[in-house]
Amino acid sequence: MTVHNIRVGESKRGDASDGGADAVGGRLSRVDGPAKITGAAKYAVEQQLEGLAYAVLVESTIASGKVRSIDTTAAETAPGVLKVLTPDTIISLRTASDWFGTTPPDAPYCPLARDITFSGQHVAAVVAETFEQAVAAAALVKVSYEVTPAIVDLSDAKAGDGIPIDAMTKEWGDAQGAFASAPVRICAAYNTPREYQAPMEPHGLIARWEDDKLTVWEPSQWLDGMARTYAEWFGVPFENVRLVSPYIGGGFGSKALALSHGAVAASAAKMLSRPVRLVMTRPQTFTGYGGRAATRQTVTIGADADGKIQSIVHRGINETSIDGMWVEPLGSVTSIMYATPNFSSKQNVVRVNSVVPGAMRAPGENPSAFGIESAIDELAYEVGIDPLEIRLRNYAEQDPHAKKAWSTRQLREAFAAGAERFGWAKRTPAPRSMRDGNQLIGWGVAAGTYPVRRAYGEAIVRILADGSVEVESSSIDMGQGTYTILAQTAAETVGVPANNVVVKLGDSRFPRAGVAGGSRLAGVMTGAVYKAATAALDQLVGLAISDPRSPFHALQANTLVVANGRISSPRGDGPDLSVAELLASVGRDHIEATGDTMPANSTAQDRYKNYTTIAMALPHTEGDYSRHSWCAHFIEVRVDEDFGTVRVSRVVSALDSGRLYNPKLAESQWKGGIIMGIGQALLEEGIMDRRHGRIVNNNLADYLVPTNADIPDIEVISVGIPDLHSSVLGGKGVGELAIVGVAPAIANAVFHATGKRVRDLPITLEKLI
Ligand code: MCN
Ligand code: MOS
Repeated sequence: MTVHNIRVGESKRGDASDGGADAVGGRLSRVDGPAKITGAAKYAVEQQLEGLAYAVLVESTIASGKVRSIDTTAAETAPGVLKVLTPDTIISLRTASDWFGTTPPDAPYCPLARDITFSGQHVAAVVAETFEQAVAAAALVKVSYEVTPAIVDLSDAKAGDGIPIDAMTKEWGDAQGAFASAPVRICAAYNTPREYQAPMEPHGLIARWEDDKLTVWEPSQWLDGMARTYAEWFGVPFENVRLVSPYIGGGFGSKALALSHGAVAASAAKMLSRPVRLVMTRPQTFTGYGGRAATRQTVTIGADADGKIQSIVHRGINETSIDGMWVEPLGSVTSIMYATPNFSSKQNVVRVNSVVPGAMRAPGENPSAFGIESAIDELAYEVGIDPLEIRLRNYAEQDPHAKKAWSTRQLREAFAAGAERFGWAKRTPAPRSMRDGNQLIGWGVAAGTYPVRRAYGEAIVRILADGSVEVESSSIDMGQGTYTILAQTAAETVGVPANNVVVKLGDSRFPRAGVAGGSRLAGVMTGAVYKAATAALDQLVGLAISDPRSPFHALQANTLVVANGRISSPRGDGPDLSVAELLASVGRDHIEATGDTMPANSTAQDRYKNYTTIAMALPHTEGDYSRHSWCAHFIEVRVDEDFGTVRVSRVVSALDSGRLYNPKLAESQWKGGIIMGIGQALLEEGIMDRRHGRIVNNNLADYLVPTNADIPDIEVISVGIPDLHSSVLGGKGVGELAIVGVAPAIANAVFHATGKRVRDLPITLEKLI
């Protein structure tokens, strides 16, 4: 039997504007919004479980040394205490593999430390009947230490030059030689401090064991990856671990991995045979997961007198921890943004006594752009060319590093659209040449980019007896809009209104999904849901045609249309039924299809690897193309001449994320990224107490993130076109793109306003003196 069904989705592939709010490309409001606004959305640690016990962590107060002894006597006898866990009393776990799935050493793992490598490391935990009792008893645990000198940060004399990371080296031509002979040369050092993700919802979890089966309610950007880690720690089969995370109060990179506090809580639950809840305090979140690593970069550019780049030499370092490895790829934007015949980028990492730094919105690209996008601005002033013009003059027509064509690169269009809307042509070039009373006005521009990270995805789509559609996936929504865009994808593909689609996410019992990181989830999951929904629609139409009980059977039709929840002949000459009526007529209570984007010959092992590690991610330069999203930010600052305070007064950004699945949500994501970039530029910095190697502003009163009053009107313009090399439906990444380039655009604007080049973030008033 051949079934030629009409795929409602097909006609709209590549079109981001028509089809109403329900279709892909429509401005549907967040479908999870009402649950969040009314409080119906239940976050991980809000589960009410019978017999719940509460764990509280005890953390190291020194940054380097050893735990000499832990006196738990007072804590153990305190009211309500069930257990005090120390390295000596906690059950033994096994070391788990890393996120690449590398086979772990056959060695024990203890989430409570004896050897202290950073301040805030978990050394003990107290479990009690109530949270208050656990807090009180934790304060009674007495830890004595043997202190050794700590390497406080990158500027510590003991830090040294660090370890070369050869995999980061990118070189072509003769960069040093070409620099030496270039008529114009600039060389500068750019620094970014430790920054923190600071999601509203702190890290925490509830762990419950039933025999050798573990359920974990925990905010998670990657249920299947975290389930794998828990399974490996406790030596139980992967299937025995269930992660539940339907709602997440933000992650920004910090919730993708199972962390040591999770191991503590799950161990306690096992030891007590009771469910255990452990929630970090806000200060603990600053060391429970690493923030963005502090970085140092030098960028040298050799150019012709007309601003044409001949050479870029780039050296970078980032901090990592004493016993962990984090590489923040600092050459990522440097190596692709501008055309240059000669290039060299190298990177070292330096070990300091800190928690291992981690992923924070656009890791690598973000600090990388601060270096190169500041440096090219310096070059513009050096040669007396407009900062926008110099970027166009050095426009990379292909990927300069991979030497491949761009899949799509609407950056020229972004510069043009942004400049037009911002009114860039009215800018007077000289620093300090624009003012409004005692406010110096500066206009800055910078570009940004983020690679299109791709992986395979899978989903189930069900058409239920009442004609509604259900989508299931173990992927997640931490606020970026996954529920909504998957409802749109299923609605459009099957042919039902979006409010007849229920999307279920955040449970590892659903079809597996890879990490919601690297701005890949939307592309991966819209592709998987499109495939599953297409398969479900095929089945529906197939049944309508082939089942003798179907009213369409007599019609001998070979094409049917499903639209707006109704099924009919395209010629309009036959029955016109609701999907529910059709299912009833053929005696089915539902239709179900699984769809995935895995290659056809994939083994079960491949699938497990794809969903629980990042080892199967497809390189963004795979095949003939180099795939990235792009943006251009135009920013106005106003600097008070007397006080040196900087305020961002206007932002116009034009962005190329390919086709948008939902412009309303993409715009919201872009604005969120820009706001985070304003925080990075002007406010955010982890401040170290150098005596104790401890972050002192580890709370939201002292670690400043932008408030409404800090944020002006932000205008975002989409200049993307569908990119089918990047994803099934033509979209590129959105979530991480827009933060990239904001800080250099602000620094460039501050230079234009004041004549003062600030190369150390954040741009605080004392740096403008
Ligand atoms: N989108 C779209 N069109 C596209 C691509 C995406 O309309 N072509 C929209 C969709 O609403 C989609 C969202 O943008 O849900 C993000 O898609 P994508 O760029 O693929 O990113 P992910 O879904 O993988 O989300 C992760 C990304 C990352 S890596 C960080 S860090 C980040 C971010 O999303 N953390 C966030 N955005 C965040 N937003 C919120 N509210 N909270 C976080 O913690
Ligand atoms: Mo985003 S930092 O890749 O979770």
